[in-house]
Amino acid sequence: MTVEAAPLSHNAPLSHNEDIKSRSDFLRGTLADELDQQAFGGLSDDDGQLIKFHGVYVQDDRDLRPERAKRKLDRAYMFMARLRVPGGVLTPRQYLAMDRLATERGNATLRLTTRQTIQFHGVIKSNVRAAMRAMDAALLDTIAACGDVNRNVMAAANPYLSRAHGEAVEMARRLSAHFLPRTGAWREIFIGDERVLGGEPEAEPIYGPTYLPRKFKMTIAVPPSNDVDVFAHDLSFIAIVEDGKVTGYTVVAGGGMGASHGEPETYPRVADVIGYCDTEDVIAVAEAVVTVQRDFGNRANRKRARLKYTIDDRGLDWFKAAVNERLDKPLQPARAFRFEGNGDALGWVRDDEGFHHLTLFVENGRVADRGGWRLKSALVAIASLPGFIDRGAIIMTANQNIIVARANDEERAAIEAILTEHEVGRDVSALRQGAMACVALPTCGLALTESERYLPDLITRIDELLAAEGLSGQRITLRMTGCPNGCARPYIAEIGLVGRNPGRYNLLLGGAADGSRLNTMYRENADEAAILEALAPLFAAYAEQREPGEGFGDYTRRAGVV
Ligand code: SRM
Ligand code: SF4
Repeated sequence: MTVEAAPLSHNAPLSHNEDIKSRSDFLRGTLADELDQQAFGGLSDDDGQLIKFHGVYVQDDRDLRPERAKRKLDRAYMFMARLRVPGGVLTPRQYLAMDRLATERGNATLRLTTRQTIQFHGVIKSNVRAAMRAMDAALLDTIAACGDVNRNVMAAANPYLSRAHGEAVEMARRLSAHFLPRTGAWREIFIGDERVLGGEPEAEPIYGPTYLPRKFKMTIAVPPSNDVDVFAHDLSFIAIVEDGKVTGYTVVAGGGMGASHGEPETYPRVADVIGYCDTEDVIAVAEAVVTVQRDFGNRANRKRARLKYTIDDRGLDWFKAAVNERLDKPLQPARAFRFEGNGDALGWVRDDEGFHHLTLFVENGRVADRGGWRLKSALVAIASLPGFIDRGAIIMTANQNIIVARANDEERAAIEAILTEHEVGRDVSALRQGAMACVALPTCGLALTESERYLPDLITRIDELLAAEGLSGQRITLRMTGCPNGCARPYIAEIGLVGRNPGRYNLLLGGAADGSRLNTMYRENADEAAILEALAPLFAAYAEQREPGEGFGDYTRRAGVV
């Protein structure tokens, strides 16, 4: 097949963001000056778009909006900073530095995200540079954590579990480094480095001066766990393991969750399998996919600018041919893989070297101290344990949980005592363990309703329904978002709740327990009573009619519920 070079229907004018990027002098804009100006707590609109490329968002406290509007005050502006941590692995010392940063410069919480990193909320403008310097001192940064570039690269959690897991995280680091923007803007704006003038003109060899049409996300999975949700991302690599070693990867592309209510031309999509590549070809394959999207993605309409739409607009065969045309070694036929689930296995495991690893449940990823429950302090005490501080690791998972990795026997006992002392690690229902909620209110500017602050209560009520049917131990993936953008990947959950209006959600059912299938609308714009009323009879029928081992999502499909 010859790959047609002409753009499709998007000869329309370029979107404003394209103009911002091309005028930005490789992502500098006027950010350095604007950050110096303390009279206004936010940023101009254009710099507000640019700062995302540096992993930072301008937000405001939406709880305070009505009162401040009444008093004719500006919004209560503050910034959110998102760390770049390929594979989610931090040393204990890095974790401790990030904990301090959250306390000293943020809102005293760390928010573990659905993409294996940490967000700091509530950073006021005068603290933004200090926060970045604290990260830099810990050999961390926020470069490309947001913006129209390749974002944080995810990998199967815990590189210490097996050789294959280690290789997956190593590959995530290589991909992250390869696709990092080359501009020196981040260091100049936030750290104060001088711009190097003279010599070769600055360039972005992979991206070009206007970067990508839209965000781009990569993940690497090690079956049988699909913890990174390969089908929800632009490009994913599924490890094919032989004799304990990764020989290569089955490649999937074109996943994405974002949609807008009432705009059918936007939709969630699960990724397609496009082939297989050997380990040494992963970077070349990724570069071919990224540059096809760079050259053919829609730069006129940002709502249609993700890779999933490029593929649907031109066809999967066209896409595969376009990728292969850029490769010395074309993609080989895909190799088989089998996933068993997309959640985390909570609790302790022991590796072949005799070290212990604890996957700890963190409700909706919020690390905080609240009343007797003091997870934030507990993690500080754990990361500071002598011995562990130099050998261990603190790892974020794609399910908003945290792994305390590489503890010896004594440290394991100490960790358990710390958790008990801080009232962490109490019994958590199976439903709660497999649930995720996006941040939503009060910080997310796009939220239509609550998510993180509401889901815990709703789960208590849904758990009562499950208990009534003897289903308390049943694992069901439940994911909630405060709007249709899909940040907690709700469209591949067995039960998805997508915010529609204040206190109301679309209820979607029928996703697969391994995250490989989209769910389907079951109730629109439902309030809590309507959600519970819809679920109760389904749980009763499921308890009675399910086949051995059948998940709730599979049951709702088989029974024709959706
Ligand atoms: Fe997201 C925008 C939070 C994972 C799809 N997302 C946002 C913003 C930045 C709102 C904004 O643009 O102003 C949210 C900030 C809220 C806050 O106050 O912190 C936000 N997204 C999050 C996080 C923190 C959710 C969480 O609770 O963990 C996740 C951070 C991930 C990270 O570390 O990088 C997060 N966002 C996702 C995912 C899940 C994933 O990638 O696995 C998705 C769906 C997958 C995808 O990309 O298709 C996702 N976020 C979006 C979208 C819709 C994109 C689209 O293609 O339409 C937006 C809106 C946008 O980009 O215009 C968005
Ligand atoms: Fe905000 Fe919507 Fe993402 Fe939730 S899904 S964090 S409400 S953009």
